[in-house]
Amino acid sequence: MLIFRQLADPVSSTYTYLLGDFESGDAILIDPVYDQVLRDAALVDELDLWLKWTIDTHVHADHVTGAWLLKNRVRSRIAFSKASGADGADRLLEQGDRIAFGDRFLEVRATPGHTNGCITLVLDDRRMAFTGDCVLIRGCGRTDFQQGDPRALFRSVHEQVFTLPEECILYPGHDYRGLTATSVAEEKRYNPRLREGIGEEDFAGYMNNLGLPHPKQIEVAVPANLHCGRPEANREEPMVQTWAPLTLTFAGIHELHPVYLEECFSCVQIVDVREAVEWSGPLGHIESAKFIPLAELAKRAGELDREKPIVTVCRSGARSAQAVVILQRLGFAQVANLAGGMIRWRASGLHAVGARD
Ligand SMILES: N[C@@H](CCC(=O)N[C@@H](CS)C(=O)NCC(=O)O)C(=O)O
Ligand SMILES: [Fe+2]
Repeated sequence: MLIFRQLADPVSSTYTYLLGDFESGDAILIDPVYDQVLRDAALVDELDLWLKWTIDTHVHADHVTGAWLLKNRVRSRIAFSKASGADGADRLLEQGDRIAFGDRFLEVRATPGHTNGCITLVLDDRRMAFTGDCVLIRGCGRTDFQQGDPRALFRSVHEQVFTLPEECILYPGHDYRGLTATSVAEEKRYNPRLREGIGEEDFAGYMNNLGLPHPKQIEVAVPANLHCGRPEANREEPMVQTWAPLTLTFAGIHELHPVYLEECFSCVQIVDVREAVEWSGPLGHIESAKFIPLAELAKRAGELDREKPIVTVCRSGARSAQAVVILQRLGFAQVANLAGGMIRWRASGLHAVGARD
């Protein structure tokens, strides 16, 4: 069974695609975004997948790729097209190459034009293709920088994309209106630049007069992407809290496992957000915890030390996740939820004051 997710980066309107093989757990991310790496890694983890490869469809001009950061964090390997000129990849891709994940694979098609190193990735059964910025929904990638060439793009579309089955679903690298997918048949009929009947000359004329401003991030993105997204020495990792071995859920909450909390008792403030009856109930409470019911948290936040990391606790980990959200809204930067709450704390055999078994 194929696992498939389309993920959006709202800042750059970029789509990232997760493809996984359910049986083996092998997965691929196409076009990960640097600032979304923790989100994407959380999803891979929650779906019980193992990230084997990241593949960039091209050297992006509008965002930094997450390829290098993912390699660092989860040991995925980096694939980039040979023609892109990027250095630091584990595999350089060329026309006809296959990248396997479990029993499935993606076929590489060279589709230069937006940049000279653009590729389109076609799923083994040809039901899906990931066109990067070659074919966009009722549009296509611009051709006015990074060795862009409208005539090359025209040929790429007609020879490599429009030759796929009519029903093949095309997933673009961006959409600026929030549209998600299209098909070969639709684009052949309705793409205002590329539909049947439009010739290479017409297309070049159209593309040479787009008059778009350069992407805002181009000066940062292109040099970083030519090194597969390896940051300058002083560039910070996104949303990383380093005070404990935290994990981030796909829901966006930082969590701490009970065993790690026990190890860093002295350096954190523990806030128990349950009701009074629960605080003195059979699950007991953690010895050094401060008791502030969730409904009072916002108005009593002044009782907490802003310099010291906070771990929130409740019965199951649900209300304390909301406590994390509330504290972050109030400007607390170092906050995490105790995963599984007092139930998991007790199930892990850890001490609780007043607990009755
Ligand atoms: N406003 C965006 C522009 C992004 C842009 O130029 N995107 C390129 C792809 S990297 C493109 O081909 N856009 C086609 C279009 O806008 O029609 C930004 O600053 O990032
Ligand atoms: Fe692009």
